[in-house]
Amino acid sequence: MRAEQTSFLFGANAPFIEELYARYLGDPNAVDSEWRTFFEALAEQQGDVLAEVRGASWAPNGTRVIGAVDPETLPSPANRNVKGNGKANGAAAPALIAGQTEEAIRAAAHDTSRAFLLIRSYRIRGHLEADLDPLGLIKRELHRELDPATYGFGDNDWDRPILIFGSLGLGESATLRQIWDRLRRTYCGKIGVEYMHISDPDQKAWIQERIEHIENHTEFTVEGRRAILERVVEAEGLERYLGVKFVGTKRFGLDGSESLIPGLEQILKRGGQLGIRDVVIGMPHRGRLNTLVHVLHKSYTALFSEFQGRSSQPEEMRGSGDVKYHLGASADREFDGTTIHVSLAPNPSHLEAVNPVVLGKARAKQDQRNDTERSQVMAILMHGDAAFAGQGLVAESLDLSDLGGYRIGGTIHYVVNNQIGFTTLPTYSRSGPYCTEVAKIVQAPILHVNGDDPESVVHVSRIATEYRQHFKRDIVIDMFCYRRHGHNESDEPMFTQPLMYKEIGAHKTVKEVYAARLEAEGVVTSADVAQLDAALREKLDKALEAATQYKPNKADWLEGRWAGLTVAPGEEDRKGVTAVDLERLVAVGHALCEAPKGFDLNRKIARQLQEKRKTIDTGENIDWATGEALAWGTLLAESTPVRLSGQDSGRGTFSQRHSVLVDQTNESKYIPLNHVAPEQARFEVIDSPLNEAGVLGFEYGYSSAEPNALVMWEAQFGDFANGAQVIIDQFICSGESKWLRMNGLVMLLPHGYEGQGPEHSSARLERYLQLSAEDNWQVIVPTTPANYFHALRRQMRRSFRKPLVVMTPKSLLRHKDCVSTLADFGPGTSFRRILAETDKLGDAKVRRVILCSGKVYFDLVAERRKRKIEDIAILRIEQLYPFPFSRLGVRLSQYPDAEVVWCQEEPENMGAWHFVDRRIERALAGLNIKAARPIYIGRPEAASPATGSARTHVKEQADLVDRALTIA
Ligand SMILES: Cc1ncc(C[n+]2csc(CCOP(=O)(O)OP(=O)(O)O)c2C)c(N)n1
Repeated sequence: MRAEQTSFLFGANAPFIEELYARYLGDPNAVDSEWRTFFEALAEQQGDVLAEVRGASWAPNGTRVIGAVDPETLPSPANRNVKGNGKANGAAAPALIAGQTEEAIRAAAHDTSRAFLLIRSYRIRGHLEADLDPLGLIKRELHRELDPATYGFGDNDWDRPILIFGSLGLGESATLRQIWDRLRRTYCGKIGVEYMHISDPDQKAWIQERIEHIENHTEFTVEGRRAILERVVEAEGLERYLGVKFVGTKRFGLDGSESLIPGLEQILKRGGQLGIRDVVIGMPHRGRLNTLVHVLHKSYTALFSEFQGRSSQPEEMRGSGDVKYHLGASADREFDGTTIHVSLAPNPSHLEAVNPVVLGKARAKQDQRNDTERSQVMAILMHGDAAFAGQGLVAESLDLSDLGGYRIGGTIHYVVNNQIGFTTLPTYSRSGPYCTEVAKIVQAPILHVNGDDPESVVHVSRIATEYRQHFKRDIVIDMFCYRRHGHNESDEPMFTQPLMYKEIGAHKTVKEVYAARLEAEGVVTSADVAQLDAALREKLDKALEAATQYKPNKADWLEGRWAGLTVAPGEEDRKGVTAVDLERLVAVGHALCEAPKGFDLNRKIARQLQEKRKTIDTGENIDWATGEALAWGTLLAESTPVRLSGQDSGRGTFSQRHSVLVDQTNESKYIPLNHVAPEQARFEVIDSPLNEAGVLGFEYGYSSAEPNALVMWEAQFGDFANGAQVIIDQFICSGESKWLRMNGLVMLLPHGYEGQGPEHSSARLERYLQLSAEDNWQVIVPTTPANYFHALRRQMRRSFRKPLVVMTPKSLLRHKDCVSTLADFGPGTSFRRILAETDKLGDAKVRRVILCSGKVYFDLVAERRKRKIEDIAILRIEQLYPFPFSRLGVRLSQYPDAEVVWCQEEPENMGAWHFVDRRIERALAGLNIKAARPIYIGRPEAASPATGSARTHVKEQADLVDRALTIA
């Protein structure tokens, strides 16, 4: 279809429009404002009309043709160069204007432009008038932009046909009444849709197409409606039953938001039809028990047993456990013959903190399935309205959604919007009109829906699933509902929201509303509903009876990908096998120094690679970055994937790593670690966005689903991990104890006092040590590249997983003494928790033993050598937790007449001092030597970790070194 033949603009009957149009294209101000509006409106509609005419890009063959408009002729900046070439003739114009006078065509054009403005306004703002709030507390007034009168339509205009070129699926023309009806039903019913903020025309057109033709409504079959009712009956019935049988027990029930359950079921069912095989769910407290039972099919009996106070874990299991509304679960669900594995991540009370963890888990599962299209594994995140609007982690997690290293092909966000957070109403908890505004940072469509209408909820859940599968992007369901009780069931909401709760008290339940509707429409009888209630009640009674005898099954923590791993053995037996043959070390080392032929290497980098190669060949002076790369490279060569993410991690904050080489001519990239051996595993290094909690949570999640990959997060400077404290406290250090979930994540935290001011000096070692207990993780401060190498390899080369916190160096990255030999990585070597004295001292003469960790060691040794001191030994404690009591004892017993000093560069209230103090004392207690307690030497207590003055720093550092090396 050619432009000249078909466009009404260039049609035979209206040469003056052609001329006007040409004039408009040349200069929009050269035509009347009315015509200008007309042409502009057409331009705005172009996307829609194009989609209508061609069929949207996602439609099969794109064949649907409506109206006689050729999109190529429609005005747009791109085709303005058609100026003046409108010689078209011959094709029929739309019937409405065919053969009309100029005046009539002008009037029609005027109608069209006004109608388009009205339609567009509904697409943008129709949701503001949607009937979303079951309680009717939100005032809905006709928005000016949604009022036809605003566009000059009057009482007499309702039944005149208007040319709309198939917009809204109404055909070439429609009356204002038809347009209005369709707009109101599509955009202002029980569903409000926000999508016009999306800049991608295909995504926008897809939503429009998906909702407008069907007035955003699914005609469910009788069977479908009964199934929805059953889900609602179960959801409500369980909450009621728990309320009666366990009066006042916290359950954070769904009462008022029961439609969540059929909504989730629809996502799984439709997802299964569209290829989903694995779903990872993260959700807060609200409705969790209901979800566990009705979506993850945990038995009523198991749930009741927990309500009766028994543990969810078998008695023999260790750990501190967690409250029942934080527990995770997993199950295989079957829908239409398709099995979907569903897992609900355990989560702490800190709202929204589980989001990035779930995303990371989903990514790991996609990698395991080689699901590069990301169409088999999907994440669902549920949120409360107050938390979604308030928590920064929501934005951090959303920001990950379309980044290469973190993309999971879209998450379905489901907000259980009960219009209150604890006792706080939305007017006090957010500045925007909706709690979902934050999702617009990733241009996610937002489907607001009235939770009192389960069919609309199921309908939007279906659309959300289809959209996610089609575009692999995030989408939000915002289900407006209410909370029948207080924040929890023993809270009194009348104290703070008496009016709202009067309304809720008088409001029929979701089930009552829906059952009444189905009864009125003849789908079910009241007897049917009573029977559903009775059958459920019988099931619940039986389960309650059985609960007293219920014994949890064996714990599932070492199954699936975790099979073969074991509970951690005793302290002494944890080295693993980390040494590597020299031949392999050399091969990997050489690969690290290679770039492909023709690759335009930066000159400085080329020189550095030559130097590196020399250290491999001579086996001497291997620096930190090379030690690290050798650890990764050898793991990769042994088929263990390695993943590192952090800010600027590819190059390394201190320009030390250069794991990604960049061609200086074309910026193409080359990653030597992906070329270390023929059948190697994949090395992934990701420059992360500038957030900590989101990225660290993601890597924790990844690592919790994939025990067989070395997963690391790196802080730019160690202090920045502060921003991720919730992930550290509530997942990394306590996950195994609370939820029996092991994790092998590594945290790399640059630390060391080098005069860079208060923040960049300290990674807050003391915080990690304070969190250390019950063998929950490892905290190390390695001072040699080889020890770092073994610590990294140890993570993967033993039979259990524990998180590893590493204080990593800054100045030591280039320190001439912070080097290892190739032999230190080779046969017979392993991680050393304590590094003994390296210089030759006469043991008997030693009068003081300095114990220390980290960078200060190099300052001490250098000064001791300078002063030629021979009666002071220096030992490094490389692993602070688990504390190497017996090994330390062995080392200290070599110095029977010495006093023992703990020397640190951190202030006394920071660093390791408070942690090691009593532990060193304990190690000394069993020895037959003079020292009984360590003496502290370091900076005095301080509020801020370090001085801002470089000169003061140097003075302080020299002073503490001097004191450590001076025996009174
Ligand atoms: C980060 C965080 N801050 C505070 C709390 C305490 N708290 C628990 S639930 C809740 C209200 C949450 O409201 P909303 O997100 O709307 O969910 P709802 O409880 O209404 O389902 C608060 C403040 C918390 N759990 N996490």
